[in-house]
Amino acid sequence: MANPTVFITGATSGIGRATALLLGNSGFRIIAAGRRTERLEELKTLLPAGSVLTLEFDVRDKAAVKNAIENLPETWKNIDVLINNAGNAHGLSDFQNGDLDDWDMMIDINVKGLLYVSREIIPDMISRGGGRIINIGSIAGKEVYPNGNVYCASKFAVDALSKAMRLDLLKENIMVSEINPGMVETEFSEVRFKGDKEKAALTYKGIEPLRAEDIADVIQFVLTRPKHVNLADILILPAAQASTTLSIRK
Ligand code: NDP
Ligand code: 8X3
Repeated sequence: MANPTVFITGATSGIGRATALLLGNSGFRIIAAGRRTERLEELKTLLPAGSVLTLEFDVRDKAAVKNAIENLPETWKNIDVLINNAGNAHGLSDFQNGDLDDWDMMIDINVKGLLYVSREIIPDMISRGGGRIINIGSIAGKEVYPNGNVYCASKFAVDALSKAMRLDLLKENIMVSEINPGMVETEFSEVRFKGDKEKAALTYKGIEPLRAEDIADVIQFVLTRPKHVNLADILILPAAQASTTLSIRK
């Protein structure tokens, strides 16, 4: 593939932004999606002219997803790689006190949003002979941690959907990879704690977390292997993290 076109959701911050910058500055053509227009505009100034197209939509909005993708300019319609990255945790509460709006948000964004975007892009990929999908899962999609309940469930869903896509899309020549980070210092905890920056910072206090650029590096590595190689399921942790948690009742 010469100058493949990569569609990245959640490109306004953290892992998605770092990936857009790395790939966009390495010869990939980037379709960068998110809700925050000013961030998308800023991204354009940081990438080579003509190498980026920005799209503003909420992944929860089925009609907006469809409209944005259906109306891509002719020169941007051929998507070679989809990176399903948009997502967040909302709240960190024990199950019995969980906030229903937080639960809706995590399921609507992390699971249904990924489905809407994928369902819109995949048929066209198939009609052009194949492509690649990278889903950003999480260690939270492999292990559940206390108070992580619905966020973990949403990421377990991403794990299941990645496996399901790999099976169903094999015959369509679409290679599916899942990248599962541990703790990465991004806006993730600020969103989880509803803008409380001090509380967010405590999440990473005393350890050196991963940086968004570390995950972008792995994504670039996955995309630049020889054609016969699929790095199907990768767990990437900070050196200081072994699992999500240890919890014992005494
Ligand atoms: P950030 O909060 O920094 O970035 C989240 C991105 O998702 C933003 O670009 C945001 O854009 C976008 N997004 C959120 N909600 C929506 C929505 N409704 N519609 C469209 N876009 C949306 O977090 P990260 O970079 O850390 O998170 C990226 C992915 O990595 C997520 O799927 C997360 O679950 C996963 N992950 C993160 C880890 C971490 O420790 N940080 C660890 C493991 C996985 P905007 O607000 O502009 O719409
Ligand atoms: C984010 C990782 O363990 O902080 O998906 O929830 S964790």
